Formats: sequence, C-alpha cells, structure tokens
Amino acid sequence: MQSLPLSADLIADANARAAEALAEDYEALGRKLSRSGISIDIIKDRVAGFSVAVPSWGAGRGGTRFAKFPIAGEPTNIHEKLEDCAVIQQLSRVTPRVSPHFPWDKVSDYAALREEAASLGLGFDAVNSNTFQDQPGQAHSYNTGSLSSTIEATRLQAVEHNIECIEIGKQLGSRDLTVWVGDGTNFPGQQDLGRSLDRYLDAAAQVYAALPDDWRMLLEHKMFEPAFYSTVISDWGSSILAAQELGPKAKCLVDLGHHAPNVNIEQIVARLHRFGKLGGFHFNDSKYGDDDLDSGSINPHQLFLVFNELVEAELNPRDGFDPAYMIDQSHNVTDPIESMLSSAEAITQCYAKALLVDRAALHAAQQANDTMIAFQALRRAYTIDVSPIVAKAREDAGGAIDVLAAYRTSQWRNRKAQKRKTVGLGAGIV
Ligand code: RM4
Ligand code: MN
Ligand code: MN
Repeated sequence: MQSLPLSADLIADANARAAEALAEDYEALGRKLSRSGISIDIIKDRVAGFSVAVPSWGAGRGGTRFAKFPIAGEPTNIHEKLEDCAVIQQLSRVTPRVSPHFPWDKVSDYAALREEAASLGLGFDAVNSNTFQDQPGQAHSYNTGSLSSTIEATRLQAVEHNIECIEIGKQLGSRDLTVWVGDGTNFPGQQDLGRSLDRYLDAAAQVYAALPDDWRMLLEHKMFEPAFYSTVISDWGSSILAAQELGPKAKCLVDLGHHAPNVNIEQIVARLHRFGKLGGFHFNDSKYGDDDLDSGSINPHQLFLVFNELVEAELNPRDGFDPAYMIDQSHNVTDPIESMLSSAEAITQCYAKALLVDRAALHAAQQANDTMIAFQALRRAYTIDVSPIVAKAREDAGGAIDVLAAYRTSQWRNRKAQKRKTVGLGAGIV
C-alpha cells in the first residue's frame, strides 16, 4: 500500500494556479518547434522516460570539512531520508530511485526497508560503499588506505565491506555497486605509485568476483581530496584501465566535480562511451574542485554539452549503453529538498535541450567542416527555453508544474521540524 508524504490535493491545487500559463507556453513552444519539423509531444514523451537517482546522503545538509550548519527538520536516519526523497519524487516525477551509502544507511532488515521505500513510491539505485572513513569498533583503520593499503588485513576488510554492500544491494533490488576510495598520498615518495595500483587492482578483482551476473561495478575516480598529492584512481585514464582489467561488468562513473580544473568532461564522456565503459554519472557542479554545488548552477552549458554526448551515445549504443544517472551534491546553504528539486529540473532540461539538437544538420556540418553551422546547431538548441516541456511532462505524470512553489506551500520542512530530532553540529560531507 502506498502512503505518499504529500496530499494529491496539495499538488492539484498548486497546479490549478499554474496550468493555464503552462498550456499557453507549451502550445507556443510547440508551434515554434514545429517550424523546424520537431514534434513537441515526441520530445516530451522522451523527457518523460528520463530519470535520475537521488543520494540518501544528499537529503541532509552536507556542510564542508570546516562546519555544518544544520536546519530544523532535516532527516537524521534513512527512514526520514526516504520520506524526503519521496517528496522530491512526488513533486518532480523524475527521481524514482534513491542511492544508499553504507554503513551510513545501515538497518537490521533490508527487505523491510525495500518495502518501506516502495510504499513511498521509491526504489533503490546503485549501492555505495564507504572505505574512506573509519567506523566505531572497526578492526583496521583506513588511515593507510583501503583497497590499496599496504596492510593485507585492511585490504581484506575493505573487500569484505564491498561484498557486504553487494549482499545488501541484492536485498534492496540494486544492480550496481559504486566504489570510490579515498586512497592516495599526501607526500611524494609516501607510496609506490605503481605498487599501490597493483594492490588496488588485486583487491578490486576480489570484489568484482562477488558481483552477480547482472550487476555492474562502477569505478569512481577523483583527482584529489582527501589525498592531496596522488590518488590511486585519479582520473578517467586510471579508471578505464582498471575497468578494462577487471572485466566487462566494471564500468567508469563520472562525477562532474572529480576532474582536473578545466578538463573537457564531455570529451571524457565520449571517450568512455567509445570503449563501452561509461557506467554512470554523479551530477553536481563545480567552480574549483569537488565543490558538490547544485547541478547547472555554475556551468549549465557544460551540463548541456555532456547531455549532447549522452544523446549521441543513446543513438549509437555500444556494449549496452545504460548509464546510472545520479545526483551527488552537498547542500550547505539551502534546504536539500529544494536543491534537489532545482537540480533534477536543471538536469532534465539539459537532456531536453540535447534532444532538440538537429543531429542531421550537426553531422552534415561536421562532415563538411562547416564549423560555424555545426556550432550553431548546438547553440540553437541550447538557447531554447525548454521549461514548458519539462513542466508538462511532470504535470502529465502527476507531479507539480512549479516544484518549488508547491514544496513551499506544503510547509514540509516546518512540519518536520516539529517532529524530527535536532541534528548535531560538526563537519559534513566533503
Ligand atoms: C565523494 C564521492 C562519492 C561520495 C562521497 C560522499 O567525494 O563523490 O561519490 O560517495 O563523496
Ligand atoms: Mn560522487
Ligand atoms: Mn565527490
């Protein structure tokens, strides 16, 4: 039995106030697009098929390593996080899955957790392991690294934790294990750069061997932080080499904030896809490093160019193109629900814009080396305001036309502030 957090009346009332304007805008955009031979309804139907998972850890205020400023009513456990994710899904209709992180989201009964999520209209996405922090009572510290540690018992503990995550994921209905390790060094000479990768590959192969047939292992690279001189899986090159060595079920995951500054991320996407190794995404935005800012808030054009490659990849699937899309953000100064609503909308809008690119014209111009016309094919799609398409897809699916207005009307956070316990201070997610 489903018991959704917001009442259907609340969404219907909010939509009643916005429906007439949306119908007008949708019709006007439809007329404009039809002049270019595009059916707005077909684009809207493809947009309706798009979804992106939300991270359980993004439901709380993230903070930085300096401080975390909690807000009243923020969730403090997986059950409350699921409730908040259900609010995001109810309003946006584009975030039907939650990506859990262990041991943060540990419970005693995962079958019950799966049912609880289903009753809130949610499923589970990739399971994330955590060998970048020590947990109370843990036998071996990760202060020497995890899968690449020089200490065998530590490596074994990290392997076992990942296998435990797979076991949990099976019960939750997940099909992907995302592995990001904090392993690396702060000093030249601290570790042998070749041997540490050998140890990582050896341990990762033990995790890989425990994957069920229909599972994938998503390797997430990150250039720096918490290690600041070298990291063991530092970039997409290390990631694809490791994935190729591990086998066909190993793929690469691109977190938009995990690259060297100014790297051409859309080209990385195209490269990984070319070799059948693009497994997933962590969407966020970044100005300096792994800033985990809201998707599309800093560089929306880059997000569009990434989606342009993803739409190309959809048209040219290699090795079962099916990337796991997920938001991975740290919400330091906003209500996390509002950030994820706004981010899910920004991400979906970039997908819609990428669908509007006249690919025949683009490819012809590329072939003819007509640079300006090729660029204009992208520019034309990027400058179209696709918000009526995305809002209409939401409305059709029972979501809110104006997600933020409906959320504010619901008074969700204030209501939860009366019931949920206060979150402690401290550093947050980095
Ligand atoms: C890392 C990375 C991982 C996430 C953690 C919380 O920087 O992005 O995906 O699991 O943060
Ligand atoms: Mn990430
Ligand atoms: Mn990150």
